[in-house]
Amino acid sequence: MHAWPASEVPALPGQGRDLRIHDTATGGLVSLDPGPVARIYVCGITPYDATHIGHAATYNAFDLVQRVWLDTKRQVHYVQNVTDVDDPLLERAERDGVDWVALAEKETALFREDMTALRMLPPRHYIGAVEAIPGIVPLVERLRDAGAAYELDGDVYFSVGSDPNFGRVSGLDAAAMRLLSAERGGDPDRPGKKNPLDPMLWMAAREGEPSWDGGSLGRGRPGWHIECVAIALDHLGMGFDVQGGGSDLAFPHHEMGASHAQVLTGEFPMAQAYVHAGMVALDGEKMSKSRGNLVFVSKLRQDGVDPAAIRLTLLAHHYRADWEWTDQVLTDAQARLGRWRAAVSRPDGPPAEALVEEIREALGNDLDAPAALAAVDRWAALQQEHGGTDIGAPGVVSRAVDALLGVAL
Ligand code: 5CA
Ligand code: ZN
Repeated sequence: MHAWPASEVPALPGQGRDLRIHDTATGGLVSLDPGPVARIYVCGITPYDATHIGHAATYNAFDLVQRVWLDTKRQVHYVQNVTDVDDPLLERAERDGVDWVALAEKETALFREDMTALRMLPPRHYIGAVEAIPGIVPLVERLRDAGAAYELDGDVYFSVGSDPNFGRVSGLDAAAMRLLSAERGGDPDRPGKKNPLDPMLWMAAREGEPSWDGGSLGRGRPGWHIECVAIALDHLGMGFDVQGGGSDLAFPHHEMGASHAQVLTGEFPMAQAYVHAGMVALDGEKMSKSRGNLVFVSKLRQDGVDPAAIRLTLLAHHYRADWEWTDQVLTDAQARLGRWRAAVSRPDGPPAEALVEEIREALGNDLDAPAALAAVDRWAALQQEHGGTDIGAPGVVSRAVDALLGVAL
């Protein structure tokens, strides 16, 4: 699949900072030490509805990861998937009487537009589940041949008992896992499974549903977790730097993915850091396509809201925090954007070097975007109250805010 166009990332004076980031698997901060090419996999959308603010907040977090790395003069190898065949997509297409392929294409196209408007840097490889099927089938066959997968009425399940490290990503106990499995696409109550938590790797063809040639697995379609493992291993290999997504992906999705990869390669961890963004709520509940309590990025754009203000709303919340979207948080961001634009519109101002370092320091410290915004606020307030004589300082601030925060002033 094609991704979306990249906005330019201006180069900044001075030295970028290495990234310390919270890793769900170890429960603490880890100092990442990527090579000259940093590797990151971020779970993409299931395209059955438009991009909402919760999605945008999660992608914003991983966009910051890229920007911190780019500032250290590294290249970034960023991979993202699109779950373009799965139960929720087929169910929505059925409900609305539309073709599931057309629905997925339409929503993916809108996602690209939203990401472009928000200045999110595109992945180098943007891969759909359907196009990944030829790579998924041999992995499932290998898991089965290794005794880590079994068949149940034609469907193939992964046996979580085959992975000595199962549970190390989320750190949850069996009872909590069982609850979340039922909530998040698993089928713990299906009779005949070896362990209620075992996830599906390959679903045998169902009447009236799309299916593909699965070689020795028979016709069917892939399970959700193996999709991301196949794409990540194909494009990044084991031991890449960051696997990212919202906190609702820690279990089962990233736990199961780590297990599949462990059995396939004998290695743990698949990623040096499992990084999870908090959940954005609306009216007191997690924003979710299934609940329908959504604020769409595209709708805000249609209503004339500046994408830079949407982005500043996201940045005003630490990526790991759960937070609530309200009219007020958007209004605050619009006011801030106005203050910043006024401050950089003059040819001179207070010195900018220390501010650039403060933004770097804040982001390097577990992507503390609110601290970075506070630093820019202080510079803008100084500019407004006292001005300054440094010629070109506003230009430096503008470039730093663009390069490190993805906001065009
Ligand atoms: N296709 C899978 C991942 S392989 C999927 O979870 N798709 S999704 O469309 O449901 O979600 C896309 C990303 O947005 C995931 O990282 C998910 O954790 C995140 N996300 C979903 N809802 C919210 C929310 N309310 N707040 C923050 N992030 C969210
Ligand atoms: Zn995924």
